[in-house]
Amino acid sequence: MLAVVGSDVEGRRDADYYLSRWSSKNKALTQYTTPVQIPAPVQGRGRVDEEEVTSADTQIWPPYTADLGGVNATALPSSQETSADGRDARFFKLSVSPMLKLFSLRRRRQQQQVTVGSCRASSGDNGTCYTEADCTRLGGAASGPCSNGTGTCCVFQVGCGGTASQNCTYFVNDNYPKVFNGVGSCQLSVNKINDSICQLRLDFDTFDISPPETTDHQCLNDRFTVSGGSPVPTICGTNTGNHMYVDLGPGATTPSVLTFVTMGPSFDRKWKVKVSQIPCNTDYTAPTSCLQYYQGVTGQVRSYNYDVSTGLQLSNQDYTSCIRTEKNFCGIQYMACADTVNTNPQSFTITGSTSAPVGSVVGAANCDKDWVTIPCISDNSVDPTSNCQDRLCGDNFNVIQSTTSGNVVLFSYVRPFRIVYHTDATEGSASPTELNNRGFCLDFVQQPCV
Ligand SMILES: [Ca+2]
Ligand SMILES: [Ca+2]
Ligand SMILES: [Ca+2]
Repeated sequence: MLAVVGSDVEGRRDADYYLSRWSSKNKALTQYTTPVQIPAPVQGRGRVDEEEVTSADTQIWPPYTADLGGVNATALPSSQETSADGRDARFFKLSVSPMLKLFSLRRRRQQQQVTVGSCRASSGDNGTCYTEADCTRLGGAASGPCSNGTGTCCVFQVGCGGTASQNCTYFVNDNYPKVFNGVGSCQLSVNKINDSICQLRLDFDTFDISPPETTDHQCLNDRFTVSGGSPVPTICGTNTGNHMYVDLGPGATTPSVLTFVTMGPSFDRKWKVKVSQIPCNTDYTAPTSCLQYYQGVTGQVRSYNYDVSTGLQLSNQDYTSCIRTEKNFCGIQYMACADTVNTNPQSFTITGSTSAPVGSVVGAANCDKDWVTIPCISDNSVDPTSNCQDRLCGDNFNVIQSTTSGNVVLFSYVRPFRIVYHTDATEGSASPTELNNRGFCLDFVQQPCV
């Protein structure tokens, strides 16, 4: 009979349980496996997974795999293991799955060998793998196992007035997950987890605050601001699914502060912002001055508060959206996102009015209020320098200025891939009055090098 001795009471109980099952099945196994040599029981040691266990009264079994009533076990003679340290040649190697694994996992958890790293919590959030004790001590909430069951996926969620000192902290409104309908200033201070952090990435998992005022689309009531890093435009409205990078610069810096100001008319506000800390000089660090940074061959870039049916183009915006040039790609194709709501698509509406559509407008002289700049963008994929423009506005996405043009597919082969977006302070009070500008939504596809 095989006995495995655990190092503690719990381990011993596990060992006794599984090994009694093992033992009770051994007789049956011998009926259909051919024992090579069953020597007299010897005192020996063996391994379960990577755990070394001490056994008594061991037997050497031929190689076999069998289902031991839920314990799928493989036992191998393991003479080669003995040569390294000169232990008894009758040592054996035992690997078992999955039930016996529970035994060794529990042992490992007791030893607290947890690989600290990011994990997916059972709630769907991103967490950090810690021991349960560390998670509690650091102020997180345990949400499912990680590190092969040795740790707990620890989720950090902080409300108004809180401080984020952990990578990946969720910043939520008062009453979250319920809405907040009140006046206030809700702040989160973010400390770098170490001096090698250069940026914050803010993922707006939920971002619903009141929209800009309806005349000039300024964020005068609710607004979201970031201080302590590179200048960030004030935004408001709905930005769920969008993101933002904040450059902090290298080394030790003062905390940056994320602020949701809520005021003005009654509104059911709700936010959940994932704050990730990005080290300097990685392949996912955004280039300096990129407020948005997209990775991948395809994707979708949207201005803040974009919504094709109700979104109002925000005023006083001035930022750059960057797309990482993926390996073996040289160009990029853009097209205005599908608009299934409006007859005349509004997924690229930068200037003009839906009551008197201006069509596509191009060039710095014509686009001097609100504009999108994409270096040398052209409708010719073969010769992208023909019909090439830098600055676009109007209410259709096209490089040919025309009131009757529609949205077309455009290309740019200037790297790095950049979209610069600028809006002035006025919309409805402008002359001529601008109406129902939504900003932009562009689908991109990188173009392979030829
Ligand atoms: Ca249009
Ligand atoms: Ca406009
Ligand atoms: Ca404007």
